[in-house]
Amino acid sequence: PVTLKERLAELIPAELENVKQARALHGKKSFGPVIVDQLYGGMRGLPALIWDGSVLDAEEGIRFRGKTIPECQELLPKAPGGSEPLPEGLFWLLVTGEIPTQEQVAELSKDWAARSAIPEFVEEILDRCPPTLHPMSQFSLAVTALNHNSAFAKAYQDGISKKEYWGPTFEDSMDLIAKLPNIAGRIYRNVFGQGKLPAIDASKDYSANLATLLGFGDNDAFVELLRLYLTIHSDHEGGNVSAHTGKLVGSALSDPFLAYAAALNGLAGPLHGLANQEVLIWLRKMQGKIGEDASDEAVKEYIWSTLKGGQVVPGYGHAVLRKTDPRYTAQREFALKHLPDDKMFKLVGQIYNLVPDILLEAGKAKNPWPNVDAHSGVLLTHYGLTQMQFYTVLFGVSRAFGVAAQLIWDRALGAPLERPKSYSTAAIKKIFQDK
Ligand code: FAM
Repeated sequence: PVTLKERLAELIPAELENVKQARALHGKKSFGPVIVDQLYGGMRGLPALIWDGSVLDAEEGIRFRGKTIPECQELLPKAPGGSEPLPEGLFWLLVTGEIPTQEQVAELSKDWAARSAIPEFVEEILDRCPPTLHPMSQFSLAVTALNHNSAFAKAYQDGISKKEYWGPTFEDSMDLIAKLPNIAGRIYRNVFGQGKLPAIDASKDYSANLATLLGFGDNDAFVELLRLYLTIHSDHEGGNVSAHTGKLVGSALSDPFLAYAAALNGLAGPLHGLANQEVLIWLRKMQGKIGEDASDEAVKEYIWSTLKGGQVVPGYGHAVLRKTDPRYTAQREFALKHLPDDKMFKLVGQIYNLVPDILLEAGKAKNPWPNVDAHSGVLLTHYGLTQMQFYTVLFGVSRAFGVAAQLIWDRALGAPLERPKSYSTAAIKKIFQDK
């Protein structure tokens, strides 16, 4: 079958032409005014980036190349006997906009297994990390160190033509994704002491191998959860902190390893990917304070105490979404199918019934509904992956799919260095004093 790189090479010329025409037609048109608050307010809603892989609608949620999560679950190839989409197929979709065949997905699984080994010096760096160094810091350390064998960095030093940038970027992106299970698995076993890392099995798919490296390979339901997890956390439009950071750093022609390590440091923020850890810490603290089968009244009081303490309710709200995150809904459906009687799942449901009204009453959050992080930790906990400091590493394995796809296309389309304009408040006052 046609390989992903071959298919991509076929698609690039047409997309270059497509962008050229769109810019010829619309390049000089304006979206409308940028207002001063957007410079102080984190650029909310500011039209600033191009990315075809996924688009986020405030009411509907994410679409990967136009497909909703349920449509991806229906259309993307699955493992034999499985019912969740294989993330290999999602990556193919993000890169090409097309649904791959079962064979093309199997080829990707094999290619990633073949590229999965990490350099010995990177293993040693990880083994030297104290278990008190957060797994996300270890993760970005190791990914930065992969720059050592970057095909793009080498090609650039050898004087590659700009038109060819996408080739070594593709190779680095494939190596990056392929090496994340061994990095994540090593961190997990070093920090949480689960013995020697098993070998990657070339006959298994990416999620099955990752599950094995974490010590859960013989649990089919957990492997299915990882397939869903890696698919839904992969991309969320171009402007979220991790995707935007990867894009920005890549625009300086830093290779995919350097760009993704930067993205991981953004994902490690509690308002972004670390929220999945914060949700479990918050739920555990709540249970510690008001018991496991607390009444709605007691839970409401605890939620209010979080807000009154000047803290955010983790797992709720979103910078763009104004409805329940379909990534939350997909996880809820998985839980209803596989773990309907799980106590923590019931608590997540009770929280879902109570938090939005409280956030609305508190009157600040523009989106009172749950996001992807409100649900992910309780699924992992159910299967025994209880170490919540590790949860964002799994988010980071998945988000590499979206960031890598974007880096490949940015280089293929010749995306320039990103350089927005900053202003001083003195300048703002001067510019607008008479307006
Ligand atoms: N709990 C308490 N207050 C919240 C809140 C929440 N869940 N969500 C928003 N607010 C507050 C927010 O802090 C801000 O207060 P101040 O004016 O005092 O600063 C106010 O409501 C307006 O904020 P917003 O415009 O509604 O949200 P933002 O676009 O500024 O921020 C989030 C979006 C996601 C950072 C915010 O909703 C939040 O902090 N949520 C909790 C952390 C979380 O779950 N993050 C994960 C997001 C997820 F999508 C991901 O990236 N993995």
